[in-house]
Amino acid sequence: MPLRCGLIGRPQCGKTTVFNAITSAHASMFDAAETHRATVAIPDPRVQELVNLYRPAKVSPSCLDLVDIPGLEEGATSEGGRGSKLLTHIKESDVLIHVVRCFENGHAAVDAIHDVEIIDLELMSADSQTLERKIERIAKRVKSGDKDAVRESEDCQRVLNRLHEGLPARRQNLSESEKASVFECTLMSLKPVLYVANVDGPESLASDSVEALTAYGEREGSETVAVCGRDEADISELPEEDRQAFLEELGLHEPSVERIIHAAYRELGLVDFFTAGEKEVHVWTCKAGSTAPAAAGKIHTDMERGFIRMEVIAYDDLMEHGSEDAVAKAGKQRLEGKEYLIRDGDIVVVRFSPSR
Ligand SMILES: Nc1nc2c(ncn2[C@@H]2O[C@H](COP(=O)(O)OP(=O)(O)OP(=O)(O)O)[C@@H](O)[C@H]2O)c(=O)[nH]1
Ligand SMILES: [Mg+2]
Repeated sequence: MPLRCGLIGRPQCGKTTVFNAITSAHASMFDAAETHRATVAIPDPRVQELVNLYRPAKVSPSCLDLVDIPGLEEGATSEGGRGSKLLTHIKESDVLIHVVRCFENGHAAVDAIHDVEIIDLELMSADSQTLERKIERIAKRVKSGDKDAVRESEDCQRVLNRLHEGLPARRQNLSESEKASVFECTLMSLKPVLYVANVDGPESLASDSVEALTAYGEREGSETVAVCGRDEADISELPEEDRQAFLEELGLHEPSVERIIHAAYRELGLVDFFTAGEKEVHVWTCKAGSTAPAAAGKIHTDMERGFIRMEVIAYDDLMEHGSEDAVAKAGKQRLEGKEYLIRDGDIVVVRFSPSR
């Protein structure tokens, strides 16, 4: 399942522009009501190195599913607003990429924090309704003295009260019990957020607005990535071989797609590992700190269930020695058991007993 990212933000903040910059798509910016969706391969220079080494028949990179979610504005999520489709897109996202206008547009002054707060208010207002509905739904069980229901209801009420105080769920430092009680509500203000400060040009990459947004994000543990949306969308339309030179001219070394994806990986605590051979080089994504069986389960559930051990080579060791055999001779190939915690860049072979 690809990593699902939803682009949100106020009207005209540059969501579709950033979508185009990331996906090299040419989505029209004129139909503001339209949802754009694209799946892009996550760029990783290590994959090319592995391809050079193994010459596989097939390459399967990790993918990112990006949705440009339009129409999030004051009142959008209220009853009668054109909310529900919008909310579904947000609820389905693993991480929200919140685009914030930091460029002058001749109509309204730049006010990054104010813009963020307006979107948060919308998310919180929809979340409040969801929590109220849940509290109502379990009220009968609470009345009858059902202990689980009482605890759940109290947890939900506490989260709701803090929403009313203006605190998005992701800033509430929820207890384990509260997390469990609100789990089925898929609260939108609990989703991990990555802020994208959309600036006019390279000279504004460290502007006051970007700094204010970065500080705001840090308070909740969210990263901020500054991008020159319009310039980068233009560059993404150029032939691949010309892009780097134009990026460097902007003072950027990595295109925004890479900066945004790396930040999303950090935000979600994800790592990539590989299976590699003549047939296929395949990138797999899992949570950092996953055990070897859990990681193997990403490849196939049978591999998790019947896990015996994992042969592991670190990517850097493979590059240093040049082949699996040479790594083994150098004593760097490892046999790991069930307790092993997968590391970014591991190249693995899973030994397992297939289920009958
Ligand atoms: N100067 C400048 N203009 C930008 C930048 N990014 C986007 N714009 C302009 O801002 C306007 C809105 O951009 P869009 O990408 O359509 O914004 P949006 O958030 O998708 O807008 P809606 O879908 O209507 O909510 C367009 O005229 C863009 O050309 C930027 O980095 N600098
Ligand atoms: Mg748009």
